[in-house]
Amino acid sequence: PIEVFRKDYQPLPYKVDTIELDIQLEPRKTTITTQMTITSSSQTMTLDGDRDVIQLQQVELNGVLLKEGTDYQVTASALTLFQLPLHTPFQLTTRVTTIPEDNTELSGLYQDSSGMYCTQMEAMGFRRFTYMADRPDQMATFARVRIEADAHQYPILLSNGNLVEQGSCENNTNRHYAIWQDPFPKPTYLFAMVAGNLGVLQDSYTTKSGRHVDLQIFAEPHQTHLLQYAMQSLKRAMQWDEDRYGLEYDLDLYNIVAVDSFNMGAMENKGLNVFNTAYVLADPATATDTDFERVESVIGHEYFHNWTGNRVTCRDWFQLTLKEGLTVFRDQEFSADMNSAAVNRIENVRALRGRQFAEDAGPMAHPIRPESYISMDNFYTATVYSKGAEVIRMYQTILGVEGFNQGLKLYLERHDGQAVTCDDFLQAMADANQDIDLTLFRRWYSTPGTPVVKYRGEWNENGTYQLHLEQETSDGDPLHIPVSVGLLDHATGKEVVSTQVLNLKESQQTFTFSDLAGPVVPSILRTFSAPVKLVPLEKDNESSVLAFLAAHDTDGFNRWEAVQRLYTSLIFHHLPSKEESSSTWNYVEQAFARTLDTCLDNSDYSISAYVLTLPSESTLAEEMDVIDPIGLHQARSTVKQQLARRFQSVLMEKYSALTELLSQTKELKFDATSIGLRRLRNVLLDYLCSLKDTPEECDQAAQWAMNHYQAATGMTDQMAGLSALVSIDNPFRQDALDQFYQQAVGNSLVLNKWFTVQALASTPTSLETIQKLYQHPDFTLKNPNRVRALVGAFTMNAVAFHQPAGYQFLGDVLLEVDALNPQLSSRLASPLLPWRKYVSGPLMKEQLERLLAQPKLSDDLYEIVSRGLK
Ligand code: B3K
Ligand code: ZN
Repeated sequence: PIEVFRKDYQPLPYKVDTIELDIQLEPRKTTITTQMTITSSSQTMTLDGDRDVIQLQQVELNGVLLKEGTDYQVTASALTLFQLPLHTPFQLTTRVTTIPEDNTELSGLYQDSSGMYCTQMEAMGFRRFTYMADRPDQMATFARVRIEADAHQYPILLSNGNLVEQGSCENNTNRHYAIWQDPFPKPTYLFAMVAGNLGVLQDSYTTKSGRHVDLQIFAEPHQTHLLQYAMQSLKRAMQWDEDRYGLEYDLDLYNIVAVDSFNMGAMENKGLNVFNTAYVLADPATATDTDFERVESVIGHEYFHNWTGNRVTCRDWFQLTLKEGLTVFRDQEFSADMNSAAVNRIENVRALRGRQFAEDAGPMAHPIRPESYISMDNFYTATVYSKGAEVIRMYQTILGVEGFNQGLKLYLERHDGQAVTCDDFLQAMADANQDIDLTLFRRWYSTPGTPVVKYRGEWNENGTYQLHLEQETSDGDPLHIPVSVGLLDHATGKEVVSTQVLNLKESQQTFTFSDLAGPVVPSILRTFSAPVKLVPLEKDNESSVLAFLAAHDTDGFNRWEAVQRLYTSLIFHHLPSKEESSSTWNYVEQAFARTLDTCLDNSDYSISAYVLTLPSESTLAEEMDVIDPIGLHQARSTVKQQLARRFQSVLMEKYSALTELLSQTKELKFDATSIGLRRLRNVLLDYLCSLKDTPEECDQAAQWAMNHYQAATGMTDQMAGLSALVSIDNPFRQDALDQFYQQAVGNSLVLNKWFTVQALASTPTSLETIQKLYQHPDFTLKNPNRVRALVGAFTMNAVAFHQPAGYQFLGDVLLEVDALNPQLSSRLASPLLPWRKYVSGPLMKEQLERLLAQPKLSDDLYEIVSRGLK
């Protein structure tokens, strides 16, 4: 495997100006003819192409057939041409054949389970399709894309841009063709084509400058009733980008296609997004509230890429966060505006801590702009995406919303149609905000790891408060960290200094607040203003300060955060190695009681739900030097049960009140309030069902869960009931699962939930159940969603995964998956990477070693495994 370094970037010595494609689709032998107009400053030129997937049939230069050996050479990964005309445009025509049916990697041109043809080119799929300079700084005009296929099997033929012509083939009336043209030059990774028998939902949108845009979302014909929500989300996203950033869509047609076999969430190909069905299909009967939220945000995300990614793209793949961090930030802001900003922030920070912090603490740690890769597909990471979005958010925090918007405007105007770098982005931000120095901020792009910010406060009788901040980074040098701080009066809890941004730029810095009437309590890192860990330098009365903030902070995020910190210390006290601390319990009890008592008083139901929810095992693990996953799981369960027992009657009372509130509206609604009501009620159910010490308690818990499941009006409540039920030993369990299975027939996404709910069940026999499900006739390694539904969920189930047989099972699965789909296997392997921190580390390491010893490991998996062992 070859490692590529960021520092080795070289511009191409030639440019492909236009490209024309002729694609003759056949499952066993597809022929692709590529005609390129090229200007070169070198007589020798190398095009990327993967010989294992495409077979070169012939090459012509300006219409003259070339000879292999003398005129050109083919290696495993490239086509090299010699003696080319210098500085004058020439035409190069290649013809290759490929077998889409055999493409199980789902990169390049492949068929999904329905037989539909589709493509996934990012990052390096185009070289599995035809010979071309397959890199993002090579932007060509796709002047003519002709797709030809069997007319009955593949009535719909799509590519980027505008449809210019279609008809049946003169020589064979069973076949038809379509010709597409994209006026915007683009890199290969944004090319797409689709051919299939598809149903469509159509609509339209008129942009603020009056452009009429036809909107079409395609799916298998029996799924078209599931496309409404995606269409509404798309129109909301188009409107939002105009309102917030003045950005309009730039073609007359916007197409989206849903495919069931897809490695990632979705793909922003110009004018032709391809989506994983999981992020586009949704209706109340089959999708949970979280699924709906996800559809809205992914639809938004891909749409927003049209400006941040497509109009302005990346110079090289090391710059990936330039488009991904920025576009995740944009989709987060969109979701925040469509729903509740505070709820969104909590959800995003939970996700960041659960995944990105762990990545930053393990062997795959990398800066948001990585320095090297073996397989670029391994760097579509939580760091590049989520931490990248946090870096963009920090620009906004430092520059202010207006300053940030000016910077973004300048960036898009200055670089429209170009392939640029993270430095170009920072420069545009700096040029638009000349009063603010961003020199040090640049270091966020090159510094891996999660910085730690420590604080200590000092009240002086002269009415000043000094906040002392220290930072620790992975390389020891300081970063520019925006720390949002507010001060609350110690006696009354009232806010006396509203939120201000402190620019922490030194290793140690002291900030002084004056003219204060009395002692204060600081609320630090409000709305999580930087992706850091915040730690007090003095731990003396930490819990009482947290309890104070939980009660009084005006910042919703920090109120939630204070309670989370209290839970964390209580859970850690219950680890096998620790003693119980009664004072923390008292503070937790107070905060829990207050939240529960007032949870119906206003409409912030989601916030209350999240305040009542204990930190996840992965978030907790992130704070431990040595992780005993089973002990941690038990400690967390113990605290959950203690709370449930202490508050059982209030939990039941509020649960009934919520049931009552929800039953007042007949129709199932998906606004923030309705989602909040369900979310809160499901958290209460989870507490109630955690009480299962005696057979009587088990019966009671099972009864609650079963009632909840059976009375459910939508998928969210069904799943909540079923998840509780599967972790209780009881006779309803199997009935409910069988019933749910029947309901899932014909809907692959619902069937995935059936697999996941069992894979996450916490029972002594979880692993056996999971291994049986792996052999189930509905289980297939060809569909990544199905694999993630079972195997991905299994790795998150501590009791099932963290045991010798669990590690062994994952190793077995990885070997099988790797032979089919390396992008999938390398992602599934990541739970093994932090082995050094686990008490059972040597057993996890053993699996990595076993994988590394395989003679035929993919580059993707090799990179992950070898980094894990380094
Ligand atoms: N840009 C795609 C990701 C492509 C993944 C390649 N392995 C999805 C997105 O971030 O919008
Ligand atoms: Zn993206």
